[in-house]
Amino acid sequence: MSSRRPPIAGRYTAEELALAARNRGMPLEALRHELTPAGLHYLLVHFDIPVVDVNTWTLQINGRVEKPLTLGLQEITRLPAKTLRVTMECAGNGRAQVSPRYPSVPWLEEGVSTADWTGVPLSALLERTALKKTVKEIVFHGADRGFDAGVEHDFARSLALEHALREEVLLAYEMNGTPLPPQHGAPLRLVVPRWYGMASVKWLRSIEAIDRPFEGLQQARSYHFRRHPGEKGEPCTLMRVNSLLAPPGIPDFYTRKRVVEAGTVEIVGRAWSGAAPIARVEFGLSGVWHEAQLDGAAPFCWQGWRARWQARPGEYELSCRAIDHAGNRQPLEPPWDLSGFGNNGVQRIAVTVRA
Ligand SMILES: Nc1nc2c(c(=O)[nH]1)N[C@H]1C(S)=C(S)[C@@H](COP(=O)(O)O)O[C@H]1N2
Ligand SMILES: [Mo]
Repeated sequence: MSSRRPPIAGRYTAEELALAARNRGMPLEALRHELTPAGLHYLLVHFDIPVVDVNTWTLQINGRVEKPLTLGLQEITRLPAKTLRVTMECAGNGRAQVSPRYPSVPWLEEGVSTADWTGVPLSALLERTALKKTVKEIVFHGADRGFDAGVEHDFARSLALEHALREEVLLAYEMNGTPLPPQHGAPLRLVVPRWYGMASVKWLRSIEAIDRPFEGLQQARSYHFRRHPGEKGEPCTLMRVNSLLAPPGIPDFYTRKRVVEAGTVEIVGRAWSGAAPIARVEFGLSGVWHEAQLDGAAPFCWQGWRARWQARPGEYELSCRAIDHAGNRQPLEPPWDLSGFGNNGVQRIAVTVRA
């Protein structure tokens, strides 16, 4: 078995820049939309986007089941459908703020978005297959294939049966009311609300019921929180409490630094947590925290918040931090993780206010 990629300190590599260009983030001004327009939704593709012919595509549901199923897309879209508004964040979001960093997609903070996903509850299809009593996990096999750490594999992940059967877990064929675009998993993807994005397997080909833990690389080796090399680590599951604000004013093209006119500035942002609804958001003005006002909450969708700022000329650092109803609070500094996973340290935006 080949080893992990060694950590990097210092400047980005050509490989990281190539990954960044393929896997774009959501521009932060899109935080002004509750529902991210599909073309602005962040993207993470490990290998190549597969070309799938919808007319010949089928989904196999097999393994430890009494009645294996083979379904075409039309059979799936004829079943009772459900639409959920779901915020998805990449587990590696914020990786670029951690040093030394893990060689992978260099997200700063833009690996998060919200979409309306329409599809069939996974539980409805699993019921039809009559799972055997011994089933422990459900494996989701994607159509995309490549190498990671020297191991050739199709992208695949599993869920423990209790999570797979949750009513909000969807097999989605529409995003924001139109068929899934190729990059987001056409023709069918899994959507696991409240979990980091890696759980939501795209380009589904088959779903397999197994009676042991799934040992695939993306499950057993990748996507673990690890503080020290060689540790087994804790699997990445629910999204940690996090928040962002939409940068106010206008940017400088190259540095992205912001310029704001003096006066009343309406600051808006979004906050989310996989573990529990958002309880509070604070807006930080050069280190002084102010209570922000929360918009209405929805179960799987980030929560809007706003704060009013009487901006006087000068240099400022804006930030925000959220606390959820389980008592989780964002740390001020990025938490250390070898792969840069789960970085929910507070965002900081430099702003010049001019008279
Ligand atoms: N088959 C497959 N599914 C996948 C991936 C992938 O590379 N291949 N990437 C995962 C990761 S790490 C994330 S964060 C989300 C991103 O979903 P999006 O590109 O639709 O935003 O898809 C997940 N599902
Ligand atoms: Mo991800």
